[in-house]
Amino acid sequence: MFVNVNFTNFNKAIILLTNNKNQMEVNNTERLTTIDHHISREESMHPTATGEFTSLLHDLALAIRIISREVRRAGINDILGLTSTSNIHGEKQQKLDQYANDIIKKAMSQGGHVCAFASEEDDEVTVVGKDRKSKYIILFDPLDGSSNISINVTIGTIFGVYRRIDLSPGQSCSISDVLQPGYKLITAGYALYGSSTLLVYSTGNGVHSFTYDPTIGEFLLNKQYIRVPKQGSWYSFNEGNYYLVDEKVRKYLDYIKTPSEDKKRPFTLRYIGTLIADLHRLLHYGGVYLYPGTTKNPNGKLRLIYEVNPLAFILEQAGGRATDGRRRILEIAPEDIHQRTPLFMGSPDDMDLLESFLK
Ligand code: AHM
Ligand code: MG
Repeated sequence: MFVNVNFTNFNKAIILLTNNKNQMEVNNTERLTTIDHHISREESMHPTATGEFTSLLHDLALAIRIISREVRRAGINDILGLTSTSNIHGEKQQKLDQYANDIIKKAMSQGGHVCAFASEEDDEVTVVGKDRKSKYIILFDPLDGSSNISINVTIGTIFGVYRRIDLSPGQSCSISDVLQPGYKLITAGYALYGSSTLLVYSTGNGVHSFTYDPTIGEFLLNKQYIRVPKQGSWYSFNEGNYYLVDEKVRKYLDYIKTPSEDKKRPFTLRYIGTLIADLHRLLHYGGVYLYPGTTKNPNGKLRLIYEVNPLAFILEQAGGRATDGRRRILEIAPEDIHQRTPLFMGSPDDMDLLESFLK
């Protein structure tokens, strides 16, 4: 969606809209829809569309294709392993992390539509354009799931796009353009480098998924208007943190692990340790994902603006919910580009249950 709208009403509208569409099913003709066609169709629904947004997402899809190629060849190309540097979080940077970071910035700088980047791998915001054409701010985690890179377990790229707030002549973008709350995202999504490469995105008109076909070099539509199941019996949580989290969270965990007569419990644990992969699973099978604050890290581990916000946007578009335990994630006003947040997200009915424990 290319306008700011009242999100609550907008979500209701989306639910009505998607209830009338063939959720997730893609017929044979639609199977030939490429990501580029899809994006330009989405943009053309907006009366003042200029094609710039299509061009921007086209560049992003190109970066993802290149990263996907490198991920697939990583073991062969000696690109696995650590560099000699650490990022701002003190985490050792993987060679592929840095590679993906550079590729996204290069690919997205070409069209001149980007004003600034904020990345998990960069300490500061990178400002790249300041004329009126540079309308967009891109936030990204170039390779999420770093600990899984070297061992061939699913990793991915997360991205979110904001519109620049002030386009007055001579004005460049400022930190307030980067620190916008998540409900102002105009698009968000992720790429998943798993058994195949997937690109999942939303412009505020439902969630759509594309599979990369390397033989023709295209992302082809495979699911549209994805809806998260209302309820699932799965949970994702780093159980090693059990004794480090709040008692209310522990009571909830104890509850979902206790067998019930109706066989809805115990929930089954699945934890990949790549946030995107855990979210992708949740999107299709339902359930909950928890990364609460711990005694060691009161705000948890996950970063708000380039990890959590884009995924919360996707999940809400699919009918799910995401909170920090008190507030809707997308309404948090960020104060710092690398700020962390506790995260609780999931299917609507599972979130009702979880929230009843967090009160
Ligand atoms: P990364 O962006 O450096 O890979 O770190 C974030 C990752 C998430 O993908 C994942 O959900 C989380 O860290 C796992 O953390 P933990 O190992 O504490 O469970
Ligand atoms: Mg990450």
